[in-house]
Amino acid sequence: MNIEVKLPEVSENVDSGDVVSVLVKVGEVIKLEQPVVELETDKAMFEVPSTAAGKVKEILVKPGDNIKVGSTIIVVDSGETESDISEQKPEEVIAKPLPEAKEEISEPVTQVLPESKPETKENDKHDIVKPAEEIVSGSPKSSDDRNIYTKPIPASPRIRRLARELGVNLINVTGTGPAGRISENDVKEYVKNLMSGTGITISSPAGSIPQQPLPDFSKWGEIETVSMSKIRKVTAANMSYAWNSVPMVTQFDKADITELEIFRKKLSPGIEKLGGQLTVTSILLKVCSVALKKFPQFNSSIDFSKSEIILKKYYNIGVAVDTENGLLVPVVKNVDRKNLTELSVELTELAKQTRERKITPAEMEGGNFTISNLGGIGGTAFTPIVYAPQVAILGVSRATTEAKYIDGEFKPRLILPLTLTYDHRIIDGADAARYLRWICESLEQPMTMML
Ligand code: CAO
Repeated sequence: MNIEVKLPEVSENVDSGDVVSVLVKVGEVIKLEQPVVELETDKAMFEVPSTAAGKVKEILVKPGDNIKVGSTIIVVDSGETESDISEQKPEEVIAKPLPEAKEEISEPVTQVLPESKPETKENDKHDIVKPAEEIVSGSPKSSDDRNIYTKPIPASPRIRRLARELGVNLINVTGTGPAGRISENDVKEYVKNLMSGTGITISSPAGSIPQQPLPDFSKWGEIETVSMSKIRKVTAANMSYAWNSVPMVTQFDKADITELEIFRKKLSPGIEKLGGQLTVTSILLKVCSVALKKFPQFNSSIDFSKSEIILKKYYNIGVAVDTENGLLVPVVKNVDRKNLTELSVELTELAKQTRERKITPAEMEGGNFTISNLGGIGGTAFTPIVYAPQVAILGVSRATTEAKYIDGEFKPRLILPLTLTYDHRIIDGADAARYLRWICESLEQPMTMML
């Protein structure tokens, strides 16, 4: 008997996704709930489990296809194994967490493009019943929004359309309705505040300046056009938003990590045995968590709509991870409560999970500050962009041996270049210089942290 395995409803607000890879082959005998394709929606990627067991007879999708809920992915011949297998309703299968995924993955895991569902009264009803499942793309507004990529927000399609037309990122709007639901008035109020308060110009949904028409590049040579992945689109939108809305300045400094490197090499083997890597990044996690406590304005966000500064009393630090699919920023939670060994093991695991795209949205949420270490690749310095609504980001470049004049002679020292980009609305240059200097001194003399 032939059973069509279809894309089940993955969320009330997701009606399609892009096939990243097909995980089964024609002729392969598969089990019930075995992943058949990897599907990518706005940010997250997840595996779609089979609703039937048996031999794969036909595969109807290929990587790159955009498939809609209800469309057939594969046809399975349940054949002789029919007695051993059962067919489940798609919604029963999707309701269970995938084998390696946490709960969030089995739930609607992604941002939803505003146009993902037609505007109907029914949709408005869902918005009230399950506001947390309404997600739009854009940058978050406060510490609790945490992730620069996703933010569940309660807003009806009509309000989203209004926001789009006005170029407002709904994530920045405070909802005054039940469960924080955003009304038309909330959006208008937000726009009014923006126009009068900060002088920010609203120009496009991503907060970026509308693109000018492009020339026909093929006039000058061969070209190839490829679609932007959803991660790329979201990253672009959020970077544009931060670039256009945050007045940023970058402070440069250098830390002498000669002694630290001796310590790192000495302790590395022990940590490796526990599955972690003691690296500059894991050490910086620890140092930055202490620095954030000492300089609370670096652990804050601004809420212009209320003229407030939100000082966070928890210390979650995002770490930029370079993956095949683009930049992702998992967050190490409660860094201040973990020791260096725990942080090294956690970071190693988190980076691995991120690269394998097994990271859940929850693991990318909640960052108050970010570390971006490009030193493993190279470079002498760079100016990272603040991940709004965070207010600062640390850029780490490659440590190199430099001659340093100490006690009347030049000595070879390992020098780590550091850059700190900060939101100048809330952080003054002198504070930034002090903060970065404090980080450098803590790397040079870790005892400083105990003072
Ligand atoms: N200077 C010199 N060497 C460095 C270094 C630095 N700043 N940072 C890392 N290294 C070395 C490590 O010590 C390690 O060497 P050993 O194998 O000899 O110990 C090697 O480079 C590889 O380190 P790593 O990159 O695997 O580990 P990490 O913990 O330092 O970094 C991570 C983890 C996830 C931050 C990193 O792998 C990564 O993805 N970096 C890219 C971040 C990025 O894309 N940023 C740009 C975002 S836009 O702002």
